Amino acid sequence: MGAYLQGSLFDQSDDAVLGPLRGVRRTELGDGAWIDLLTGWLRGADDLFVRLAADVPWKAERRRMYDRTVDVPRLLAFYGADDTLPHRVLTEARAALCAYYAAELGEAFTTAGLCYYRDGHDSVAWHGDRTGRGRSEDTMVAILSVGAPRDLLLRPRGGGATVRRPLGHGDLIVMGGSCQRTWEHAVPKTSRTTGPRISVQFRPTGVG
Ligand SMILES: O=C(O)CCC(=O)C(=O)O
Repeated sequence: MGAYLQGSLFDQSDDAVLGPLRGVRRTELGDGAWIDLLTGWLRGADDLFVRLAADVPWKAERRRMYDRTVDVPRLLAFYGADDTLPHRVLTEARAALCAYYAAELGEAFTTAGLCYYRDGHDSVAWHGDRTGRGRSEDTMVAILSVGAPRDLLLRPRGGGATVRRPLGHGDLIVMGGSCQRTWEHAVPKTSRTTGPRISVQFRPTGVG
């Protein structure tokens, strides 16, 4: 992985430590969708970033778009329910999320999808996580963000104002309720000089 993260760029702490989830703040978006946000959930996230950048078997994918095949503008990796996650703090994060949201979600977060945004040219276009049960059922997708800050945008599927949530090093956002069905989200490209970012998305089995 060529992108180099200066160790002191984001966070001075040595060990990756998750804070309590009770500081999570919920915003109702409408149509039964909501987001929970906790800035700085993970302290000492530099080591996590460096380890993930180096150790994860990142894949560059290509996708069919109308009449041509294009590069997916980010690198990807996926860990299924039975796979060992690539860093112990991700295992701890998933367990903490499972415990905190158990009653409301009614099932566990199991899988982890990882995206590596190498710079501001990398992005994800407007979409909902609607492959699988996200298409028809309320669910949750929890995202831990490390590295350079990027904006996550959300907008109602039927049209309406865009909500912008900047995600920084160690921040958590959880999209819940009908969010994957009734809203869309995106991480747009940016012309600002932007370092690399890794997003870790925890989902229940069957939500993609
Ligand atoms: O980078 C992010 O935080 C969002 C990723 C995402 O929406 C996706 O991979 O489906």
